Amino acid sequence: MTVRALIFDVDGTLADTEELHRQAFNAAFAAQRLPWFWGQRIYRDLLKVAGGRERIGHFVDAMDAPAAEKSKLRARAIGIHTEKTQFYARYVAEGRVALRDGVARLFREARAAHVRLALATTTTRSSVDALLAHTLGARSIRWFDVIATGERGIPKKPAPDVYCATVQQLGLRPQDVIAFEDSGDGLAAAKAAQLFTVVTPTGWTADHDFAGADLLLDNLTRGGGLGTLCAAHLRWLHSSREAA
Ligand code: XBP
Ligand code: MG
Repeated sequence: MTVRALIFDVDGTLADTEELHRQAFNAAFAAQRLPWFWGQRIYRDLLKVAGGRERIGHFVDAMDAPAAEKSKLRARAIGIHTEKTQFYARYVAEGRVALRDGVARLFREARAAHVRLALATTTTRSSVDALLAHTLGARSIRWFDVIATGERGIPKKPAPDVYCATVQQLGLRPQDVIAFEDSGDGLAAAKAAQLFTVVTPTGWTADHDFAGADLLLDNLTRGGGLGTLCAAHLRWLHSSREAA
């Protein structure tokens, strides 16, 4: 098999988590006595900023308020985000989100075929652990050889860094892996890292630009089995070699 590893984005790709993230942000704002509320329309727009802490910073920057007040609010972003992350983990533990169709099956197929698994996300490690533990069981965390998350200080998507670091930590070459994404920024990051990229959009990302996707699927149930994906990857490999 020419595919040695599958690298998955988390939010939107493994599970449609953004509604829970949104609710967790609003719960944290209320807990911190901030008069902020992110409705679905505002949140869709804010999703263009990768990473929850950066999203709060962007929101503050865009506020119509004196510079001194903005700077105080910006300084609170880490605390607000920490509390948001706790609310999110609690909601996930309550069973309020499920894996997207076909994801668990693809994990099973990959493990059976000794194709390695990795995660490359802008969210936090604790949010990833909560999602895996409450959907597949705590032991599933060990299925992943690399879990690259947002708090490591590397530039967030659309920068390719999280994908480059994951491929490097796996000890593989970009052409050995398949990346899975749900968003325009995620796709841009994976393509800038030169990865064959499968996109499965959600309702939050359906209007993003996916022209650069190597495979665009509604979800991983149809055309998203390991055999089909590997065949598409092989065709891509041959056509990129011919073009070189
Ligand atoms: C998607 C994101 C995340 C979540 C919020 O991450 O942009 O920032 O919306 O998560 P990905 P945090 O698709 O790369 O998994 O608040 O934990 O940052
Ligand atoms: Mg995503």
